Amino acid sequence: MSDKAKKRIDELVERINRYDYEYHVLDNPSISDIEYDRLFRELVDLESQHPELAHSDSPTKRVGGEVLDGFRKVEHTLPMLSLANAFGEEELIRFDERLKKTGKSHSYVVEPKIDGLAASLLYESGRLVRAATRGNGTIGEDITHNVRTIKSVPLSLNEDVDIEVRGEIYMRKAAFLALNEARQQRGEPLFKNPRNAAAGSIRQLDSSIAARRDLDMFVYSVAESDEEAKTPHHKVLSRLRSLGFKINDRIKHVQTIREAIRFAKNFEEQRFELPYDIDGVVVKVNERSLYKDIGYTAKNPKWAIAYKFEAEEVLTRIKDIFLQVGRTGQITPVASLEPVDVAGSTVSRATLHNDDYIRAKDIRKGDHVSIKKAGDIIPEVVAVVKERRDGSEKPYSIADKCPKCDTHLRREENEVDLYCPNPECPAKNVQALIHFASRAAMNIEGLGIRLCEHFYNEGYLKKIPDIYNLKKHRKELIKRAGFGEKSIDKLLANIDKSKENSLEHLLFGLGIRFVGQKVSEILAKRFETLDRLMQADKDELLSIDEIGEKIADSVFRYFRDTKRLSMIEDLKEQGLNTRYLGAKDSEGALRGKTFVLTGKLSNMTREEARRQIEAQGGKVTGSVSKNTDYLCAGEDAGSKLGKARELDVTVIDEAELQDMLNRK
Ligand code: 1X8
Repeated sequence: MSDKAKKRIDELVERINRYDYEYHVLDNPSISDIEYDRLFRELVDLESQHPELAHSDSPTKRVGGEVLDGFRKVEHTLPMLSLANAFGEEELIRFDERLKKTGKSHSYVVEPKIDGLAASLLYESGRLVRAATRGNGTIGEDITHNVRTIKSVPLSLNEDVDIEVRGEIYMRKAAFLALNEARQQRGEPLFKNPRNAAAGSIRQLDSSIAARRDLDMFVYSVAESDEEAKTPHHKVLSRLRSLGFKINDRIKHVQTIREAIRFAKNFEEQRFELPYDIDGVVVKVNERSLYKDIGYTAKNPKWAIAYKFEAEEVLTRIKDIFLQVGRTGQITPVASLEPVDVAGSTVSRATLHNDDYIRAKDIRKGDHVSIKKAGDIIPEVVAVVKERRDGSEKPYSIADKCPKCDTHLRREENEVDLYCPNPECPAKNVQALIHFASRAAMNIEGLGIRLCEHFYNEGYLKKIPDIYNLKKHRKELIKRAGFGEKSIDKLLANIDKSKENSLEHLLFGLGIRFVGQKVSEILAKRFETLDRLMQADKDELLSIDEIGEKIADSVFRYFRDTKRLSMIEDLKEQGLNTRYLGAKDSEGALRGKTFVLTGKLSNMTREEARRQIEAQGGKVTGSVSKNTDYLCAGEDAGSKLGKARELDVTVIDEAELQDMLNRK
């Protein structure tokens, strides 16, 4: 009896998986919806009668229901990088010219850039074991429970391979419209656009919500280190397609940048007819064997670029113009606008960039203007509608004094921007405090924009080191600032805790010009201590791949300024850590050890093993090299075992790994 049930369950799983694939990946169903539903219900019934026979990745599992109490963090095996942008055809031509300098011939693959959210899928022996968001590129969140509900994501592949792929989760326009219509009828708030709807669905702890949302996923690459990357990109895509992934069928392999541009423009014209939103076109070098040589900047691969479409423009009126003072003293004129909707959000301010820009476009207070979101982030005023002037508009020119401290503004040689040179400028100082405490910098929870401004105006905070003296004012703060004891103690504890941050957080927090998050990390890793970085000369800085003249110069000068040096001394006296602490919380027993896992483990999946190794501070990589400390080989270990022997890497079995994990 149960033999018969097993046979029928196996058959139904196989068939339903195939029908799902035909419908959701190939967009070419071979049976009717009614027939499909009948088979699906039969499988559900059989599985409930014989739970022991149900497949762990049965299609019935796609309906969701798993509810988590929080998202687990996932460290990506290889970083998930973002792409540099190209606006306009000229920037694509320049991209091509830079690549030609490498001297090797190459072709391109042109792909629509899906407006969704990036995700990474990990398969072990052909089975989906983990899905993660991009997060900050290094660490993302585990969203396996939700991704399992996406019908175009195969739960098992056509071959039992170990593979990690990346792609974009999105919602088709039709699904988005239907979702919003239903929400409207239920009186629920509407989503602004398909991307927000997709992101909102993936960020749910209860997977039955994602299951109802009709999400989709295109896969566009395989995660392999540059050493492993040999197959040309378009062949990788065919291979991924044959494994069962949904690959965009408009992707095109072309020979020259001219052809790439032609296709990019084609996409731009057709974008509104596509069934999903795209916000540009990705142009990639096809020959992956060149990736290593072409290389990377701090943030992006240099072998790919995102050609962004012309942004949507809308009309509105400038009510007023004011000046903003940035952290570095940079002055930006900003137009305050009559609010309008642009590309899915309400805009009431737009940048006017600088004095030259205002004069070149003759922008006046009261003007009707067209605005657009530059790179879909900061809105800018593009043009004035001069026909609509009635004579009441007032020309504007930037005052020559800082709006906050009245200091004469300065312009650096060869730069268009004005700066407030006053080191004591309150606007600059407040911005510096806000930046220091911000999440990406020292991450002092509770010390946000409002509180920084408040403490600054009240005189408790003038300079960064004052943050660590706030505790001396505890009593006063409770009395005067209307703080509860609990909340002030929480804030003071958070401030104290921030002293332990690894060096890159402090570096970024200092707000050195051109030193962003990524560069901070590169510098911290390379020099390990603040003292060593402070002593570095320009040549030493320039010897680092990702560091160019501009950054080297800025860093060198920053640490030669006496005021800043004394501030750093203050911070050290307060007990701030100035060392690079390496990967977060790697205090465990396996700290500094690199593992490679291969073959089938019997008591846990490799993914679980990886999690446990990482929890104890170890690292897991995909391929054996001379930097590998241990290869843990399960059953049927393949070529990695040979490689490990060749390189004299210690080989352990599952029991030995378990021992190491238990030792703590
Ligand atoms: C992002 C995206 C890429 C592609 C399509 N859509 C995206 N949103 C593609 O390569 N076809 S690549 C990418 C990235 O690398 N950040």
